Amino acid sequence: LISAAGIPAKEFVPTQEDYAKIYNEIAKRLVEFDEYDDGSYGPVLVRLAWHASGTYDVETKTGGSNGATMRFQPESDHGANAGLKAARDFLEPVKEKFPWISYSDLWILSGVCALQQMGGPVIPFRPGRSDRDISACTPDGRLPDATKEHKHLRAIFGRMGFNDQEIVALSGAHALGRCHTDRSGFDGPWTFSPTMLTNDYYKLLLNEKWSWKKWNGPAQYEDKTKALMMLPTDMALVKDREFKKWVDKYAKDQDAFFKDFSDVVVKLFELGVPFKQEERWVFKVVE
Ligand code: ZEM
Repeated sequence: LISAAGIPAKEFVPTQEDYAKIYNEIAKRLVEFDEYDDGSYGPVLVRLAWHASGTYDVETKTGGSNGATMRFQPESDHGANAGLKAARDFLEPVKEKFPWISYSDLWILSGVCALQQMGGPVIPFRPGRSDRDISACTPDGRLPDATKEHKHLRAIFGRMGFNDQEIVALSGAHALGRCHTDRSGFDGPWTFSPTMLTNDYYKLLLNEKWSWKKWNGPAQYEDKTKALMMLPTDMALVKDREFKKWVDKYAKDQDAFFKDFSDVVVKLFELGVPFKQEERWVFKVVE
């Protein structure tokens, strides 16, 4: 960079402290905008970070969180991404305040912040994602389809590089948030505390009696109270014997879930990113 006077301008190299300021800003906004949905933008921020990352393909090394290509059509219009504009818009004022961060790092940092602020485990973060142009958009169909079952889950998550244990650990994120009829077409939350990360998702999968919901919407399950829901892909985790082993483990042991969830989310959020930095940073939860 050359300044107007012809003197080389000092390049701004952000430190951990600079990223912590952004973490804190997102945490502040999560509290401020508590009228959204079940009282928090947290779940939809987690979904944005997951959908940015989950397009990764280990074979071709395309997709993943490096690029933030969901800013562009057609990726923003892919059916799986319906509703994620709410999350991107929530983050826009943060990007305006801290223009030096890439959208790709911002989306992932917001996922980290949301998970920690919603009572989840520590999720170490490192920066290094850069925004790419429309040519880096991934084709439709890389994210999982909730109407399918175990074979589809293994194919989709296998393409990202995940095994059975990791698939089940990642799915625990469905303790958070809800389905919206105007987004996916499905309806309702998975747990009674959709803005707190717990291992309730696994407990409910095992302990409730789930039956098909009678309605005109897409096929989904409901519990006896009709307050909660499961997708066909969620039920696949207890129908498939290999998956169920891990559901049993995480239902019994919240600490084991938190440990494995943190590890697998770090892996998810880093798929396909050409990091220069080895060190991961831990940001303090804002009380
Ligand atoms: Zn989800 N997810 N997901 N997911 N997801 C929804 C909502 C949320 C699947 C899926 O089809 C859906 C993972 C895995 C899988 C979250 C996080 C993560 C919804 C509802 C659907 C249909 C969308 C709507 O209507 O708004 C399928 C098939 C998955 C395969 C296993 C993984 C992995 C996640 C993170 C690690 C979250 C937080 C939500 C709630 C979003 C919100 O707005 O409340």
